[in-house]
Amino acid sequence: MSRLRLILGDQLNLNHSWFKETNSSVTYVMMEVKDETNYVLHHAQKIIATFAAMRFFANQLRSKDLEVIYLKINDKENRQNFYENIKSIVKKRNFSQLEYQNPDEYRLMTELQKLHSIEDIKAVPVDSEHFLIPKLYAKEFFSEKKHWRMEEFYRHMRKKFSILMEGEKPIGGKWNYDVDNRKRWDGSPSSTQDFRPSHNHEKIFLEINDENIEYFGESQATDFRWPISRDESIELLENFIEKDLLYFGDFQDALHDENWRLFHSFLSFSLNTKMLSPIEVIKKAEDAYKKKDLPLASTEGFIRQILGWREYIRGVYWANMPGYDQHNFFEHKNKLPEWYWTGKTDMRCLSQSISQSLTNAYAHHIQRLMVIGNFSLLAGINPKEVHQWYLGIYIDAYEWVELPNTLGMSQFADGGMLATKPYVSSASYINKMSNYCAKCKYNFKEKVGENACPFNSLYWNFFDRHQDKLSKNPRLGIVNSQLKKMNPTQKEQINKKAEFYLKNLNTL
Ligand code: FAD
Ligand code: DLZ
Repeated sequence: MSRLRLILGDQLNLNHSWFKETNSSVTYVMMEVKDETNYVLHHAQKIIATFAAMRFFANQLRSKDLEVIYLKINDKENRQNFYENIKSIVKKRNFSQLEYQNPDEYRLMTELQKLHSIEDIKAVPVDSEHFLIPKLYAKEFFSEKKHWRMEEFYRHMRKKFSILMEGEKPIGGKWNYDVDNRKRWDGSPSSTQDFRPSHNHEKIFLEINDENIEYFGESQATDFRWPISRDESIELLENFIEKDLLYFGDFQDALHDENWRLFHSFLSFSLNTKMLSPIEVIKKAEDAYKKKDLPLASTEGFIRQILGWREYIRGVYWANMPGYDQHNFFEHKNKLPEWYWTGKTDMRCLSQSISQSLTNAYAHHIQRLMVIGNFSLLAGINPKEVHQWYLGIYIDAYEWVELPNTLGMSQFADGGMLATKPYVSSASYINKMSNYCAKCKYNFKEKVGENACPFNSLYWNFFDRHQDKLSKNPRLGIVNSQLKKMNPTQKEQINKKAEFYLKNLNTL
């Protein structure tokens, strides 16, 4: 039986059991297609990094004497979508079976289901062997519960995989050290790691341009930092564990305009393209904790992101698709301000976070959640637009992980399935965690003055205009009672200021 096996751009898992077989009648196929580059407007680096990593992977397979058909974006016979390309390959060569690894996105699952209708070939889906649990595991775990609490799921995962455990109990006696992980960073300790593989991606970039593929972001950054192979990803992981894991926890939520990485790992692209497996990252961190005496709070904080959040988020996605992208709990309709595409706003926290995202296709979690996401929610931006922006801009963005994070966690558009309350704050939180506000045109202390920081009036206005939906939320008791007690004249002034900002979002 001759088999054709499709590998997608985010299925670069060298340890997949496919590659352990010794079967000479197997041909692999990989393809760069416009259907994938164009389903949303992408950052240039995301397209380049995907193609570079795919090409590297194909060559690695060839070096193991495996046969690979690889369609580049500019190949003449490339029909620019999976279905048409496969149909034409099957027609030319006499394959009897087509195998594909289950994709992680609903959109692509629907697309690949069409492959089952190709005549004379049997299509067979297989597991991508990447995640720790099946995609509907979380749905069964939470069953009929309305609210899905990550912490409950995370404790279950710690026990199930015996990570940081002493028998049935968590090492150190506590499950979660989040409260210890909220320090501001003011220049020390210095963040030393800048592991950066060196590549020249100019050729790929030219091909993308010649094919008129649209993109945004730092287009000249053809020597960007993202790893494109498993070896480079392992080096990145080892560097992180050696130099940064120690401080990861303490400064996880910190923001600084001279240090956009701080002690974050940059591992999301490697993980999401499957160059690294989640369990190997978790185990390496756990081993380092045990052998090197790293702080438990840091190690636990890091492991929680992958063992807890990442698997949980994937569960939320598959339990709610299709349809999750349609939620709009607050019925927000505003358009994304134009400066989301340029970074040109006088709000320094946003100009720093967005400019950095445009330059590097990266922002760390708190920039995504408490700066850009926070503002988007306060400003009443349509969550679908926010979702598409996040899906395009970040190097690690795939719908299965981006959509629940953006629409659910950050925009509360699902009405609180993931989050117990909306992740919004006034300027005081941003000032507490960052040095952004000190050099900003806007005054973070003011609510209504001429240069009052927009976050402040928008914050109170948000709660005021959504009282029908939020007044009974038990986690918002303090804010709701402050709102009730607010002097009516002051409230009116705040709302007036907020309305002015809402009308002038493009000029902030
Ligand atoms: P670190 O801070 O070093 O964390 C280590 C790893 O933990 C990450 O690589 C990631 O695999 C995992 N992780 C941490 N938080 C989460 C989370 N909330 N959900 C899933 N995994 C998590 N992550 C993506 O991988 N792709 C996305 O498209 C994405 N979109 C996001 C959108 C919003 C609005 C928010 C608030 C978060 C989003 N995240 C996304 C989660 C998180 O911000 C990124 O995983 C992280 O910033 C990636 O950088 P890092 O590898 O340096 O992470
Ligand atoms: C992100 C991406 C891009 C930009 N291009 C391709 C491509 O040309 N070919 C491909 O196989 N995969 C690409 N990808 C990754 C896919 O979008 C990813 O495999 C799906 O979204 C499934 O999660």
